[in-house]
Amino acid sequence: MATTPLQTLFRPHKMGHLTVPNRVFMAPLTRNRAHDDGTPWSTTATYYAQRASAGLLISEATQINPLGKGYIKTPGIYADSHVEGWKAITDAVHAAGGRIYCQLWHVGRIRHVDIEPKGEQPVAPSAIRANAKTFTHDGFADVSEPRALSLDEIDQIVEDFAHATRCAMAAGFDGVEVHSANGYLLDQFLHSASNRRDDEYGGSIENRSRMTLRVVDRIVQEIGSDRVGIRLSPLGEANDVQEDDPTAIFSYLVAELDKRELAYLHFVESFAGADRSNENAEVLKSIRQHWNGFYVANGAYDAEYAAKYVDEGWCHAVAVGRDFLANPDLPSRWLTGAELNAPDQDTFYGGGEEGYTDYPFATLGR
Ligand code: 8OZ
Repeated sequence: MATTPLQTLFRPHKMGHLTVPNRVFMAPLTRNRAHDDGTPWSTTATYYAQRASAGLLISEATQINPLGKGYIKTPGIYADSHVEGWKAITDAVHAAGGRIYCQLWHVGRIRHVDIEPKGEQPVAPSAIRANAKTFTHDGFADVSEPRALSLDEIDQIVEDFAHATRCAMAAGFDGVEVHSANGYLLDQFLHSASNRRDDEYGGSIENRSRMTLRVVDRIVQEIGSDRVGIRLSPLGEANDVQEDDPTAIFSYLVAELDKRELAYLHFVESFAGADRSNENAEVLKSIRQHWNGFYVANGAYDAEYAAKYVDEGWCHAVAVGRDFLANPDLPSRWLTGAELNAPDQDTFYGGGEEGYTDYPFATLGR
């Protein structure tokens, strides 16, 4: 019998040091349920283990150091209590047959001074405040004015990424994903709107790409390239980092990343759904062609689009956010055509088990 496009999603594939059993990945999703010190909540083990049938789970964005935190109740991966907390989670995922990467995050200027460590100004490539908001203990608020990082501080952040990587490995993660997307620190270096530096980190495309590549190289030095993925948002304008010519910088960056032979490249392809009948599709195509390895696409893919684009060779896997959040058994629902639970926006960020671990599995055979 010929394979249907949908069955293509369930063909195993080598990805770095792993073989993933299917191409339906869980996208990184901020859920704001960690303790204030960054230790993940114990129930988070249940949440991820419920979703262990993903080809790969990518953890929610996890800060690499104290100033890397920009929102309330996001988890960290730099202190002993973080490692212990995450160890219980990765153990639960592995016991359920899954695989999980840790998404390493520094928010840069997307931070408010009321977030722990309280009173500390955000750090950024340049002292340019973002037109963006974050969640604080008092609700949604404009981000604070940042200060520009010194060269020594940049070196320290690179080392903090390396330290967080060691912590992630000690916590039992299968690898790490570098968060260089969505207007956070590494993405702030990439864009001239947020990077006005006149040293080797600003100006030319090579200079603006330097921080992301340094972080990647330092992490690879720590754990090897086959446990390292990276997320970019070449078309993204989230958190005030619009770009006039994304093709130029992202083509260079992706070609450089390609030389590193990382486990995967992950793009936030668009925020508007998987319909690519627009000019952005051409931009994305011209950037994506510089990558020869495993490619993970994210952006409102449903079963039909995922099957089509994996089958056609555009991507090796899709990372799914909302539908995975609401459907712990999403891969099998896609395979069987079962109806999907609808995601509840009100419980995305913060709260308890409601909208977290209580989405039902599909009942089969009825
Ligand atoms: C939603 C809310 C807070 C953070 C991202 C880490 O966009 C995030 C994020 C998303 O990458």
